[in-house]
Amino acid sequence: SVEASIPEPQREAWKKFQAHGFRDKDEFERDTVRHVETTLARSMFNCDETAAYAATSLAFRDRLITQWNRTQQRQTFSDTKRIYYLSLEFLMGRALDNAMLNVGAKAIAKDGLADLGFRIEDIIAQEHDAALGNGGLGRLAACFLDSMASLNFPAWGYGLRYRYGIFKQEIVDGYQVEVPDYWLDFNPWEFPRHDIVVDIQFYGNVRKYQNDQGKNVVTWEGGEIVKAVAYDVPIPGFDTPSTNNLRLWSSKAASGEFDFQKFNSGDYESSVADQQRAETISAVLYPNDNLERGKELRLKQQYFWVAASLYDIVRRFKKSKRAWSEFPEQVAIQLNDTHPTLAIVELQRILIDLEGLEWDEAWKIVTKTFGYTNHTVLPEALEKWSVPLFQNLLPRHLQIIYEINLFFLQLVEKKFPKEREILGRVSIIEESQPKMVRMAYLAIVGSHKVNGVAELHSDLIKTTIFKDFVRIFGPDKFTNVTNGITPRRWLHQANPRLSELIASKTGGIGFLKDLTLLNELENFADDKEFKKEWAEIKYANKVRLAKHIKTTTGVTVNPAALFDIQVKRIHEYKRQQMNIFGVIHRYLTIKNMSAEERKKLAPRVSIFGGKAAPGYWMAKTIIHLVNSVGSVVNNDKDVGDLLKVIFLEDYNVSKAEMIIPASDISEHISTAGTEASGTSNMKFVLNGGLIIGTCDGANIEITREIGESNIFLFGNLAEDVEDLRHAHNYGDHSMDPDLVKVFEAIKSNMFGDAGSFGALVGAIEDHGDYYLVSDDFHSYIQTQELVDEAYKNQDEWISKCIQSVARMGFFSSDRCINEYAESIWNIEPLQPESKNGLPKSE
Ligand code: B1H
Ligand code: IMP
Repeated sequence: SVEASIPEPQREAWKKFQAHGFRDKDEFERDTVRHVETTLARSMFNCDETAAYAATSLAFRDRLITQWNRTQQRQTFSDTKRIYYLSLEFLMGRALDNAMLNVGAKAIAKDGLADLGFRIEDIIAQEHDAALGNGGLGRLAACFLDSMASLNFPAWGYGLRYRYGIFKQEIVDGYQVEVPDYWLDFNPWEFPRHDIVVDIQFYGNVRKYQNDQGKNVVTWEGGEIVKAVAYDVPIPGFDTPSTNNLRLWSSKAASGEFDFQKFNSGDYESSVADQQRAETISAVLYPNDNLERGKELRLKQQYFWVAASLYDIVRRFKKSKRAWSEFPEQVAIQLNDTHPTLAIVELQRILIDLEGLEWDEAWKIVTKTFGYTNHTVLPEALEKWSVPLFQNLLPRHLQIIYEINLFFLQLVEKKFPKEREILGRVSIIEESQPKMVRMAYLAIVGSHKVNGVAELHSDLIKTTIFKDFVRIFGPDKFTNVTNGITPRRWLHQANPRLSELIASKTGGIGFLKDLTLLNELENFADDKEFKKEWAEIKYANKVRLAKHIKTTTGVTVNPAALFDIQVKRIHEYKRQQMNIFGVIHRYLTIKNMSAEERKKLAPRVSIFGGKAAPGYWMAKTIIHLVNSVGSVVNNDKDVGDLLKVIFLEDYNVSKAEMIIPASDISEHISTAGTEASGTSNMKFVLNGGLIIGTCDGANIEITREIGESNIFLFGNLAEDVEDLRHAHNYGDHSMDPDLVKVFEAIKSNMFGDAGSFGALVGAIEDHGDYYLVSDDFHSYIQTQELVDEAYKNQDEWISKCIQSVARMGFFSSDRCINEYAESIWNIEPLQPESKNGLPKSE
């Protein structure tokens, strides 16, 4: 059914030269050298590590794209249902190491590169992270792509090809400075598809009229057109030929290079300006995590991406010549948070305005197609768009939203005739000044399933922000799919030695595809020899991190000390401020200790890392305080190795792969009820570290899986948060005395000018302590003391770690994707016929 497919008699010649995996290192070397000499136009006399990285990547890319083609052909031939994962963020990190491991040719590449004069680690380190995301939400999308490919699901990701990913963070005099991340200088992992271009319309007017047949027709006319160009990124599955696609859209001016009319009339500058305006749409990722600011350009990004993706999905469906009613049997679209909610409106528009379906028929198709994942309950992160802005940018879509809302409110009225107030509460349009479109409500109304990302979170959305909707649609529309992580990247790639050790005890690397096989390790939790190897690997990972700390900060840390790590986006709800206050408390305590007492204390390195949104002043103040405390503590000879405080610059995916395997304890200490899930908590435990954390997000399920004795839980529960906040606001609260001492130290200018930290202290002392730092501080400190005690008994500590890893099988993103497939997407994997992935018909 393909337009340009090669006729049968000529296919022999194609098959003869179709590529396959690397047979041996000779083949790898031949391809790599060829790419150095031809693609890069270099030679052995000027091949540096950058060139070697480029050529190696191109050699692997050739393999991936062949598998990609076959996978797509297989899916087209079998006419199977596909899942489309729409996400504004894909935090992919590096691709080469992942490609080598997934294709199963890392050993060949290692030998081959050695022959050519390079160390594979150095070559891998050349790659610039693809950082098209902020944090957990974007990385989750990346883990899902890995799992969907590894499980042979026919799946496509759709996103934006930002020219600038998340900014690079530099620390200058203890302050965060943002540097643009221009990452596309050389990107071998993408294929520009200059033939796949979609026109996207903005602004303009809506016209309604009756056509010749007397039918009411609505058209959207005028305004401006921007072109969306597809760039494809192959997503290899692990240990399978299945290679899926991530399609990223890039914006371009519709008139090509420039507007020649303007150019010829001498208005050169404005013709270039028009072009730049179009290109601005996909220029930059908004750097806010869990915060929405209602900027017009962001809404433009959302529509641009959603419209291009839907055009592509609908085009592909139409090739199958099926009836529209079969659309939901061929297409499942998952909305990663509300950012792509416009897709619901766009599909309805396509069906009624362009394809001529009746409203009801179209709406049935739409709601059966979409699923919506909610990732947050924080009010400042819930998307709302002003109606006037919508009216101007997307006039037809606003009409359709009003129509959707009208039908929805009629349904609500019928169901709850006696409750007038509910209408205002659940309306998709908030009756504020100006009116606002509530995107989460639109997403719920337009989807057949809504899910949260951890059990507590899924319960909370049902009882708080979406409570009314549970009554309207019934509880079955709402479900939970607890997040997961890919063990390929987060164990095998990040911690190869541990992966190898595990493989030696669980019967090979099968656990990487069925993580529950880790269970076998329970038998070794008390095995002396095994524990020794385990401890050696952890130590080696800590040495590696200690070296990185030395070269990037100049501070020497002792790898034998307890490494206490909190790396994640800086946010008040994640409470890095509580951590650093705890560090100050520890410092003050050490200063007051006798020599005898100090001998008994386990030396500790407190490691922080993470970016603050550029406009989030409080988060930036937290970074400044960490660095200020570090420069005092780290230079205090009296304290020595007992305490070091490190802030690691520019935390990103590739740094996470080095940092996480080096942790003894990691901190996941959000105010209960605020962190929807968290996913780094899973990564840390999977790499043999323990957790100190609150009863929040996935910490709760981790506890249930690994056992209460293997985790350090503390703090108030989600159900108490409301009352505690109330108490603060009515003066019915006294500050924790240890925290008061910490504040006194800060106010005495111990860590530099106290004025710089006034807002941080004031938020807790004077402004209601919204995140309940004071309420949890005491139990936090006490629990840290339990950690100290536990760490002294290394033998028991290691047993706890092994037992925890053995019980982490549940948190594989494979399990998670299988749950989505079964309960939301109703989709089956498509098994490749053979290892070389040829479809049956060939
Ligand atoms: C998460 C976001 C988020 N939840 C808005 N919400 C954004 C919201 O650019 N924006 O406007 C960006 C990101 N991110 C995270 O999702 C949760 O905080 C984590 O707890 C969760 O683990 C992760 C994945 O589900
Ligand atoms: P598309 O997104 O529907 O254009 O399909 C993606 C890719 O799948 C194409 O670039 C082809 O490689 C492959 N493909 C699509 N349709 C067919 C088909 O009918 N036969 C073989 N391959 C196809």
